[in-house]
Amino acid sequence: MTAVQSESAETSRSLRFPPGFLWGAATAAYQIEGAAAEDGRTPSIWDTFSHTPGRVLNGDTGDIAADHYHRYRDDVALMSDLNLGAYRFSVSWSRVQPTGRGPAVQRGLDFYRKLTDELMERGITPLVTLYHWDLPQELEDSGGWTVRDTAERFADYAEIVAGALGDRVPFWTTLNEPWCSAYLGYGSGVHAPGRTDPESALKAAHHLNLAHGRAIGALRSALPATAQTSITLNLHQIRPLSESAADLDAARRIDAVGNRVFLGPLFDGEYPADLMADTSHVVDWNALVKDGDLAEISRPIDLLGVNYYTPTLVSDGRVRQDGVEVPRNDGHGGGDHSPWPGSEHVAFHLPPGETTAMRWAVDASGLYDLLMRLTREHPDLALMVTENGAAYDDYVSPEGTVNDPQRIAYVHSHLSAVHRAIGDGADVRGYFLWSLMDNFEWAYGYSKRFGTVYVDFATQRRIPKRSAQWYAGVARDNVLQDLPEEDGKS
Ligand code: IFM
Repeated sequence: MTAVQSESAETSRSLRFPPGFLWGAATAAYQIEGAAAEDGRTPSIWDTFSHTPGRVLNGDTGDIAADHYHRYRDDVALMSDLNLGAYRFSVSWSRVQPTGRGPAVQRGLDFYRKLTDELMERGITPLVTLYHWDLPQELEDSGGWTVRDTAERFADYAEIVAGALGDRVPFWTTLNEPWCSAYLGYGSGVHAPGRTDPESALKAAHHLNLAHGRAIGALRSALPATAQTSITLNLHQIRPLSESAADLDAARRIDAVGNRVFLGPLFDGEYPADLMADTSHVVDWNALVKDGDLAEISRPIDLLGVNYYTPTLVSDGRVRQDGVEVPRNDGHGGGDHSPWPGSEHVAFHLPPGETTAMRWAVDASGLYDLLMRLTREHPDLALMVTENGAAYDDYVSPEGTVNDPQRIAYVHSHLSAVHRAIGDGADVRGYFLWSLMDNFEWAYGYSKRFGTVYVDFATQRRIPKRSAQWYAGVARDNVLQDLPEEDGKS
């Protein structure tokens, strides 16, 4: 019996996590830093995109965001008050290497050195993500992720950051959610750079995979042997709407283009045959994947980061008119273009039941199922939940507090799922709440609040929500207690 099982058997009301389990919160550079034009930083694709009218709700941009660039000391103090053992943040590429090429800007690197100093002084373990979607605009102007050269540039950038922070950061993640970079950025166009071409989306997916592999090579030669390397994927826990052959095939296709397009080359050193068959009319895989690419992409990593919010319910969506098949395009993220290259006919459904402010279904069983799938397929793979959380319509009460019982219930149910997966054999090393604080939620601007700390964007005042106090208790005790009656239902 594992330590986890024996503890949970002792008392059904408290779930103890394994010793050393990392309790953290996550953010990303463009979503919180602001200081968009300071200290040599140049525009990323998100600066360009957010300044393009009509791209982001209310015309919001990350110019100021949560002003973390100037307030990082107070923000780290807040993390310490919340008993966080770890903090996951991303580095802004165009802050440290403005054009995406050539020498680094010392002031940019200094910011991250000062941030990590502050974290270490307070005993908070830093986890660095090298790329959370903010490609330097100049690289996009040269083709962005649709060209191989961007993968080379990324490896150089990884080496620069490893040289500056390698003495102090034990956990390194190459990419955050390459699915979003490739398919929302180049397929549906709802994210920067806003392109809408399925072939470009698949090229981007391959070049992101390649960038990851090359960066792992660069990190391995620059970092101490103890450093742990990883990639973070937003894997989709896919469920077919029915057991019909057509719906099962829709689920298989979405698993191929959404999950196995990354897992295959990373862990098996090959792209899945069914993915290549499904998309052979979209991209020429033989021309795209060069000799040696797969060996680079499948370099060993120490951990897989898993981001999970909601399950994905799909069915075959082929619509027939007068006997002719009409492609139906109702993917994810709105817009007229599908983010699922080669599977545009698959229909996506909102699962029944409760939803968050994003209209994402609340279903923690999806996280359990995902962790167990990964454990079944890769029994020795260490996992980290690098993002999980929910947006709700939070507001400040007349007393100046923010009460968010739904977020507490959401996180509680997902932590219970993580605990159950650990008990059933998943090697989950930590959990990072998305997000530490309210921030720029991409195409939704500031309209969606994911933070456990409320940010009043007019004054930049931080107010820990009730969930922050609750999460601080879980992190302090390494134990998840049952929720009181009033919080038990979300
Ligand atoms: O805010 C994003 C984050 O940048 C990446 N993962 C999902 C979060 C919520 O949409």
